[in-house]
Amino acid sequence: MAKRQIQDNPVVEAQRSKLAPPPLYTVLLLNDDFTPMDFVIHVLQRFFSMNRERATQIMLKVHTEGRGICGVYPRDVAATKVEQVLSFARENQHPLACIMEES
Ligand code: TYC
Repeated sequence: MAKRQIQDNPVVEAQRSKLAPPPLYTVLLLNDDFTPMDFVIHVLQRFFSMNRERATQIMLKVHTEGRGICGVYPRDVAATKVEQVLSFARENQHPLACIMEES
């Protein structure tokens, strides 16, 4: 079968899309002037399973560069992490910003 016929075949196309890996999303923290450093470290440990040393590195990266990566996940997992971080930050009256971007 010619390559063109294989590419245009809807069955082949359906199989390809079934096997395609799901898109991944990067969860990021953004810097602000008010959220305490210790709170950010706690968030990274609690929601992203980092040890204290790694969490401190990421917090300092966000503090100095404006943003930093918490992790990369399938869409639903990333969305849940963003919601959990935002709700925990608001419960504690901190303006911490957490976003997701397609990787
Ligand atoms: N810039 C904050 C401070 O000086 C610390 C901070 C770090 C805030 C990371 C948010 O995502 C953040 N207290």
